[in-house]
Amino acid sequence: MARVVIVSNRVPIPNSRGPRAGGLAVALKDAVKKGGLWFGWSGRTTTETNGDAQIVRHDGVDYATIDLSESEYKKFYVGFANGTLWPLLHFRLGLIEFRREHLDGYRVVNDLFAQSLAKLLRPDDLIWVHDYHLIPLAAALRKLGVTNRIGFFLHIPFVPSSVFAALPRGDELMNDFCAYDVIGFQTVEHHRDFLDSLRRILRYPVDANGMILAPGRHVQSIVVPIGIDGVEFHKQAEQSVKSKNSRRLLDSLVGRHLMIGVDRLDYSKGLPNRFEAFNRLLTRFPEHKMNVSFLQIAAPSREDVTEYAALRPVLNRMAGDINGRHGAFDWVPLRYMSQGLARSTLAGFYRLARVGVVTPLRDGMNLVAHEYVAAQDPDNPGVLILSRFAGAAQYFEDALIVNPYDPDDIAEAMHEALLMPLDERTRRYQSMFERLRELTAESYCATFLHALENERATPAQIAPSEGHVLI
Ligand code: ADQ
Repeated sequence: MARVVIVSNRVPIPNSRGPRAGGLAVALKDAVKKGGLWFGWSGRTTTETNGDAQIVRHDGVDYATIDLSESEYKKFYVGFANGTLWPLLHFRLGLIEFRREHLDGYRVVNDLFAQSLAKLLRPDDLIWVHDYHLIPLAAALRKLGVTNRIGFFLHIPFVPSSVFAALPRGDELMNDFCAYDVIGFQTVEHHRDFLDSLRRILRYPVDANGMILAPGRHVQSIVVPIGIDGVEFHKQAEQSVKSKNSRRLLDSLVGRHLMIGVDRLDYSKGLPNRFEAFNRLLTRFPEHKMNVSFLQIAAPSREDVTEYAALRPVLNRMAGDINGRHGAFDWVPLRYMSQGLARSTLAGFYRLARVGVVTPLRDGMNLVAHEYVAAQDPDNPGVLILSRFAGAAQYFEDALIVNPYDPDDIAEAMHEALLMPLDERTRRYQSMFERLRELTAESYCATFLHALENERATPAQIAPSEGHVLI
């Protein structure tokens, strides 16, 4: 097989203690085998950037990174990627802060990535680009004469065409998508919404297999859900639950149930509504008072973006209010930490939790849902509460599905989960664990790379241009 080149905004360079265990690194470990290349931003800003990549080799994989200037970082990362595209593609039009100079900066950085990456490419490399930061990268590479097969995977949702229409110069971005050979989405819904926008804006036909017939190029669009290695994570949880941290957590519960939430501190994750739901659980169902603790672990994220910084004081205040109102001298109902924890520690904590609470307002997939299911003890499994607007809800039908905009709905699901008998918990868990076995990181990589390697010879019948898309 050809060399695989992964491109993502950040690169998980292994440190001296071994590989980093971030979500993307874990999911893509099967794609970047020995001999592969992973390219992206170093995470550093400098006063002068020359676009030359720094390369370090680890376990036969080359990790190549470039620095950005402070101004490039602000326009590309803070401004357009996280100030415009992220809120747009999470249905939050009111939070968009579009500026033309940010879009220009986004394009400048994609051009810089292309120039630097092009120098490292071999003719038969398969290039796999990740996420909304880098939509124009294939078009920028094509301008430099790169003819390799290039794929793109969108980790976050896509929106209906009436929402996408709010993006100024959205037609340019749609054209950028068409410079790829394969584009992948987490769910059928995101895929359908993308094709709908594409047909409305560019008017290209799409065949019954999702092939976009752009002038001079056929672009295969597919649904390929990301996953984790559930069996491996299950083993990690079995070990980790015996660790010192897990034992300390268990001891601190003094026999009470644990509910857990694990998220980046991001407005798309629905944390204020989740806190309010816990408040309502304790108010409406007081039998749970003194009998449950809710642990929310929220890792700080994108703090240079105004909306992210604004979320922190809101949650601090809510946590104080809830504990002040419901707490007792020997019981803190809500334990709130604004810091991340190691993946191995999380594995044990998930296993100790009777309820996993995953209630984003929108999410491409949400791998915390996968991790929570994977970590459970088959003899005494916990219950997953899952937002209907997480991509994961398309795959885990046996979670307790809630509307994250309705704190009472979440509170009722918490009540149901805390009272659920063992046989029902087991039935739901077994069905979700079966799903987890199918949705692996390995199958995600293999399916995407198979599509990228194998060009489809001829288009199928053209799908109807309005209404439902056949995929
Ligand atoms: P994210 O929004 O970052 O990713 P998500 O899938 O929820 O999110 O989590 C990714 C990883 O981060 C998980 O492995 C999780 O354990 C870890 N993580 C989250 N909070 C943490 C914390 N407080 N401490 C330690 N680790 C934490 C984007 C999309 C998602 C999509 C992923 C992968 O927004 O919808 O599932 O990409 O495609």
